[in-house]
This record gives sequence, structure tokens and C-alpha cells, in this order.
Amino acid sequence: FDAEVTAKAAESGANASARFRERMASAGTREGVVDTARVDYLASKVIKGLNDIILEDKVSYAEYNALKAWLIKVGEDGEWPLFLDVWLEHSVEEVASEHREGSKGTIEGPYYLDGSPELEWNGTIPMRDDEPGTPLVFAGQVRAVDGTPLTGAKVELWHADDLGFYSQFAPGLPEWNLRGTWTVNEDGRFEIHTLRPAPYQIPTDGACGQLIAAAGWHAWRPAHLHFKVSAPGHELITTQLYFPGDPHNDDDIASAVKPELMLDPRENPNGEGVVVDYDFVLDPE
Ligand code: MBD
Ligand code: FE
Repeated sequence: FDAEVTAKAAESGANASARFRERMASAGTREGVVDTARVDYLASKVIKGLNDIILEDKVSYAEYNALKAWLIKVGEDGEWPLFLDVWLEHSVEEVASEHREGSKGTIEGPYYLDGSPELEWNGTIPMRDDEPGTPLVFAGQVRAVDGTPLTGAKVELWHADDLGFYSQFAPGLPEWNLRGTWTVNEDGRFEIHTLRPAPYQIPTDGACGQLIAAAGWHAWRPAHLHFKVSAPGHELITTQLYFPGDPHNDDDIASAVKPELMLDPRENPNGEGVVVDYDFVLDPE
């Protein structure tokens, strides 16, 4: 069983690379191209930063060659999206959302897919008949910063299954398992029916796992729900929400937890699982 799980984990990185390439291609390759002066500035700064480390810390040929071998392996394993999203995206997100007054966001990570099944405002996420996990009802409202309910809003949710696998990245799962798009009702409200996610370990059997093991780190992220919330005329927000008491809320490998992103679940009065309220506030475009 462990071998099967490990084999599945390896595929996630490679699939993430393929999906990222497809998405960039369909977005148009010219989009986001950086001008020459900026490339000169940033690339020079990165190269100088690395050279300074080599000189200051007296990096040896053995260490240099270990780095070279590892960088080659990151590409071979398709784990550049995983590496970048785990160790750098949080800073990019911080810069990108500095100006926001509405809800906090956080990183997207490597496993988003657009076009998930459209559901009613109070629909149930696609899942298998025997999908393991505790039922979770996630209810809230999408509003503008002035408090106006955003009736045209959409809430996209994706999360891992109980074993930590995302559909279309690990094999053997239905195409849209645990992925859905809710359209809010006339009051801007939604009531999402899903399952409480489990703590999650990033794939350990590829280059990223090798780095984690070599450095004596851990591979855990706290249990999380991923969202994209959008409405016409408003800035899309990409976020993740977390559960109090998770052992990795304070040492997320991806540094993507913020206090504003902590949920406050309570027992469902119907005795089946938990319910939680959370509202999203979107900035004007
Ligand atoms: C994930 O599921 C994730 O959310 C992030 C940020 C990185 C790796 C896997
Ligand atoms: Fe995730």
C-alpha cells in the first residue's frame, strides 16, 4: 500500500508541470513578459546573491556538484512547480496582495484546475460514493468592501482527499473529485457541502522530498481548503483556509498560513460532522 501511495505521489509533480505548461500556452505566451531592463536587474541580482553565498560560506565543489545534480533532478521529476510554489510563491503573493483591503489571500499552489463542475449555491462537491472523511458544511457570503453582497460571485473550491491526493494529479480518482464551482444566491450567499480535509504531506519521493530529507525538514502542510472567489468588476482572490489545532499551522512547509485564514468550525446540530461560516470580501478591480 505504501509503495502504491509513493508511486502516486511521484506523478503529481510531473502532472503539475504539464498542467502549468498548458495553462501558460492557453493564456498566450506573450502575457506577463518582463522587459529587458527588469530581466537584467533581477537576473543580475539573483546571480550575485548566489555568488555571494558561495564566497561567504565557502561552498565546495562537492556541494556545487550536489546542487547541480539536484537541480537536474527537479526538472526530470517535473517538480519545478512544486518547488517554486512551496518555497517562493508566498513572497510573490505577499507583494501581489499588499494593496488589498478585502479578505486576505494566500498561495495557489500547484494543483488548481479551471473549469470544475458548476453547482447551485448550496450544492455538494463531486465525490466518490465511499469518499472517506467527516462531512463539512462551509457557509458564507461574498461581499464588496462597502458591504454590498456580490450576487454574481463564483466560489471555486478544490482540496485533497483523505490520503492527500488531488484529482487529475494523482491517478485513479474521478476527473473532478473534490473540485467544484458554486454560484452564490441572490444574497451573495453560498453553502458548500464537502468533507473536512486531512493534514497533507507534499510528495516525498521526488527531488523536493530529497531536499527535505537531506536538510532534516518535514514535508507537512496543515489541512487546508483551496478557494478562488471572483465577481464581475472585482479582484479575484485566491486563498486557503485552515483548521485550529492542526499540528502544522505554525510550521507549514509552504509558509502559507495567516491568522485571518483560520476557520472556527463547530459540531453540526444534525450530528453529522462540522459546520463553519466564512465570508469573502473582494476589492474593486
Ligand atoms: C499543496 O497541496 C499545496 O497546497 C501547496 C501550496 C504546495 C504543495 C501541495
Ligand atoms: Fe493544497
